[in-house]
Amino acid sequence: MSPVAPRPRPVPSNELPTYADLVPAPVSVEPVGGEHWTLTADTAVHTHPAPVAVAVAEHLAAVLRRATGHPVPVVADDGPGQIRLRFARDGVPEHGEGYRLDVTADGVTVAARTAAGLFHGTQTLRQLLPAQVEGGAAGPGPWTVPAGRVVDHPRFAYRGAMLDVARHFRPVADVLRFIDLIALYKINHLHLHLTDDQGWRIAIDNWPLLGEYGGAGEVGDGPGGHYSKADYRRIVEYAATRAITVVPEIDVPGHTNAALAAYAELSPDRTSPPRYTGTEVGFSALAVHSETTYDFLHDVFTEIAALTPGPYLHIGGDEAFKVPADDYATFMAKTQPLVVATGKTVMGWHQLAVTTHSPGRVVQFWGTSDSDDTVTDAVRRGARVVLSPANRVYLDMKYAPDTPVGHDWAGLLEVRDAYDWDPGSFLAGVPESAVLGVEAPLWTESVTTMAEVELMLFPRLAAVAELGWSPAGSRDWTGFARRLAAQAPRWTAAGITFHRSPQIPWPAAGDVPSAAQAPAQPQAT
Ligand code: NGO
Repeated sequence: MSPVAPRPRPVPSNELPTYADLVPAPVSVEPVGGEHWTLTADTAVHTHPAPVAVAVAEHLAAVLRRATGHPVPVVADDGPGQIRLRFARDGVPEHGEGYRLDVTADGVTVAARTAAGLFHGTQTLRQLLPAQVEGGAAGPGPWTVPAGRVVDHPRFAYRGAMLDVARHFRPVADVLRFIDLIALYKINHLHLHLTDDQGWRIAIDNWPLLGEYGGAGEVGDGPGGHYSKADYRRIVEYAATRAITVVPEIDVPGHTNAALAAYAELSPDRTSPPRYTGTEVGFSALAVHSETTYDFLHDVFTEIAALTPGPYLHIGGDEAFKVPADDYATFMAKTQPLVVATGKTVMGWHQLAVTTHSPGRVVQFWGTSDSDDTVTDAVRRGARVVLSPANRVYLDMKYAPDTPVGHDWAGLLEVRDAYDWDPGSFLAGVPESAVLGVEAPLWTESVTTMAEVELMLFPRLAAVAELGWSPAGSRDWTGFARRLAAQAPRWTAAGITFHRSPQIPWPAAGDVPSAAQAPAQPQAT
């Protein structure tokens, strides 16, 4: 018989947040007893005048205005003030995403070398304000922050979340909310799975039917949809102000029914299949021996690259069951240079590992084993790895048999499964130095609403975010479970749907802030 874990004890939530509650756990924390600072009607955010710093200040001020009802002006003067965002090197981690946060009785200073560092510091500050700071309407406060110091930087450069907008399309407003939610936990990459059998979700000028026809459907009988270029730019810009890089995925040569439905010439038999609204995988393929296919890929990659400031272009490459191994190798040998020619770095699911190397490419592992010879070999040839083991971080897996949506092909994934593993030593033969980071993908075959998206994300996303950010030596399930519990009042204030995992000592329902405040909506910044 396996030992029965003692039921966790609920933590009270009606106290001030503490430095011991932060998620992800920072590298170093020094609480300084006694000397709290309290935000008042006079508080302003003083920031370095560089536009990237002002953008971080505006974002923080918007959160504070919404929650406090105070004016919280942004002053671009680089001078002293109650809240101060400054660029500095002294006492600040060398890592570009690092920051130092000092809270004294006089106010709060966030110091960093880059805007991303400033942004992450402000996210830490949010977690040190009362949970109601996440609410959608002004509350009474008091808006007190405990005194202390955090010096912090991430363990891995890549901390990602993926949203599959192909199986079920999500309007721009939902993607912006998704960005706001992942930014809370210092996730810095948003991977958008933009194309699949069920839908093509991005406008391509040279191939207009991709979006117009290939995007007009989804799993089930919903209408689908696609992003205009302006929509996509809006997502990219919104993400950038939250220190998040968008990674667009155009999945080829399989998972392409929507493209084939739009353009017969892309299909091996030059015939368009009907649009597809089911959930099978592996049945579609581009015509790998046709030059038209590579003209098409050239156009698509060129247009996507022009819209995407981030370094990566993800080309999928998974489950191309209709493409023989030789053809797959030929296809990838021709396709990867098309990406490189746009100035982007190739990223792909780990089926890509067996193909020709391209400079700096990133292989995303989604298997369920702890070793994979093809990935080890790709690393030997210079690839870096993003870890998304399906039995650890696939957010479409159910938590328990009664989870209302999701799959279980990689197992049931409770919070502890998502947390209790080490990305630095997970894959045999892949040293930590070859691990670019971690990513939690949310596939949406069965996920149809934003509430369901949030249910699958929370709380497991916070677990993955901590694995990506916090030092390896700080991983401690019991401590994490307690800190996660302390996040729940924030999620409630923000109107986030989350899974009340029996593994977590959640605060009693009465301790959670009630909705005197409306849930927060995406900010119009
Ligand atoms: C697999 C498959 C996807 C599915 C997903 C469902 C990858 C990389 N390809 O992951 O098409 O949606 O599983 O869990």
